[in-house]
Amino acid sequence: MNKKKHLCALFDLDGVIVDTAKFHFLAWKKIAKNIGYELTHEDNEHLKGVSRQDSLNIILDLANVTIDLEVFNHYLLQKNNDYLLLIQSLSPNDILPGISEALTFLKERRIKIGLGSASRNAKIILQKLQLMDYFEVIIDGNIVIKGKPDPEVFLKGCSALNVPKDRCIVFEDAFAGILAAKEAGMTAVALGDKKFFSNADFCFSDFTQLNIKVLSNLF
Ligand code: B16
Ligand code: MG
Repeated sequence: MNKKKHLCALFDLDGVIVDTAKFHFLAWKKIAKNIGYELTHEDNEHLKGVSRQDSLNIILDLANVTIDLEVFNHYLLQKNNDYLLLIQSLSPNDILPGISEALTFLKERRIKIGLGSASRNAKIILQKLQLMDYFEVIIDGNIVIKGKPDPEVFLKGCSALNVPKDRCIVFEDAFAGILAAKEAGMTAVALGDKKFFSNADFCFSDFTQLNIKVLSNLF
């Protein structure tokens, strides 16, 4: 791990800033049902941090079903329409514990803040959470070509913020996201259960553990 202090923080969105995984799950469950598959919570773990298209491919593999391109695109659209309805009532009350305090701390220290998310709905969600003003750059699913675990999303983030990659820290809740951060040559902080993140530099159960003392050691 880099001993120098970090100059920028790249945040994943779903699972770090807000828990939208439950809404992705409900929307995918409906699509899976259409193709005759009962999507489980365990299956859903494999969809975290994965792009919309890759998620559908994973579900089709699980269901052992092949569909043509037209139907594939129809399901993508239907899933997103259902998802957008489910997230309609998101508000600042849905910001996960500890996030607002951490963003305020970083802003006060003039640490650059960026978003690195696979979601194509990232801007809509940040707007609903009223967090847009904190983010200098937003790298989302509309910008990246290769999804996590490819490091593209985070490399684009640090380059847009004009910070060397070894001075960037990434906050992630998905295994694929931690792989992407390490591949990018950045410090990777996992949010979740330690047993799933042996490849991360640090792991915390959630942002409430990243108090001012911990943040001051990192930035
Ligand atoms: P969308 P993240 C990811 O966001 C989600 O974890 C993943 O479940 C979802 O499929 C992906 O975004 C694409 O989302 O359908 O909104 O474009 O965790 O990288 O912030
Ligand atoms: Mg995530």
